[in-house]
Amino acid sequence: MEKEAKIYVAGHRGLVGSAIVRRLEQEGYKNLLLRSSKEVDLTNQIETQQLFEIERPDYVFLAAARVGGILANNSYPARFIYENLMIEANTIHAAYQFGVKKLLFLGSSCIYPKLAPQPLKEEYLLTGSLEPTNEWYAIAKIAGIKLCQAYRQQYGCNFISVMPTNLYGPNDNFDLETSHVLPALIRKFHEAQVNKQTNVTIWGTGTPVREFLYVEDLADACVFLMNNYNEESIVNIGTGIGVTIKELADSISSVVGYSGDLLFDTTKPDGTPIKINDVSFLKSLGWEAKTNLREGLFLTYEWYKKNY
Ligand code: GFB
Repeated sequence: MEKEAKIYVAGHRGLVGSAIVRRLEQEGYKNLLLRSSKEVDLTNQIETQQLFEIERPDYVFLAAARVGGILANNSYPARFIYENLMIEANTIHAAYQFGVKKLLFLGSSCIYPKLAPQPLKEEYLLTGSLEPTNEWYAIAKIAGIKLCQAYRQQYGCNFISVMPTNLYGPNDNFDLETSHVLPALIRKFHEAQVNKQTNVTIWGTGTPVREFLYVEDLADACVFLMNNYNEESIVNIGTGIGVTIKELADSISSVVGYSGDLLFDTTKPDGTPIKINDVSFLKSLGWEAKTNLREGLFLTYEWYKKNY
């Protein structure tokens, strides 16, 4: 990307979008186009087209999405599939209509089959049934991948798709009902510590395995791929390292300095038993994650204490 290029970061206030903005500014990109969902509703085709017609961005990071943890996905299926489909279709079509040079679409590792072999390779996409708790979001994200590939095939658009693993870091969503596990546990252990609670409740059995990538590393990978990758295939982004939810809880408890007990609420779903990205393709392109989980937890907890 040229330093003076106009770069639209869709979803710039979210966990991913705000990290991409920070990374772009660090690398000297000054001409950033930033619009909140109140200013431009990307589920509305007319508003989306007007934004692209007036602003004519050169590059687009499509980080705007309706996102949430396992309970939110399972509770609001219509919202998750509709809003994500509309955001993708409107933004990707407008990017084609108004001559965007390159668009990077953010997917998710939940697009892979529930019981696919681990670690998850890009070619496992659509080889088996999805995890029921987030199939709505997954179908929408798979549609986004196919939109990028179809516009490349028919119109020659340079639209690429990346599949991050579970993300965490500054500016995450810490709402206990709608958030992902890592921010939820940071808040739960912090509040248990402050309120001198004797135990903390973890959803599910604690046995599922997840991989966690610090969002500053994700942003670095997205800028790297926008500058170096121009192919049709999707690209996994992650650390390639999995931990059980119980191990994660123990790590967060120790970072927070909490010494109470863990309770497991098995009325809540476990979701996919194991979800670890195979990151060998991205490594072959020349990128690897730098922040280990312990370091990322410490940085995120410091941010949480300063901002909540
Ligand atoms: O992070 P999470 O909500 O989403 O849940 P997924 C991961 C695991 O943590 C599940 C357990 O087994 C949860 O039961 N867990 C334990 C908790 N305690 C908690 C808690 O307090 N809050 C939450 N949220 N979980 C998401 C998809 O799946 O992965 C999204 O639903 C997205 O669509 C995201 O793709 C990357 O990792 O299971």
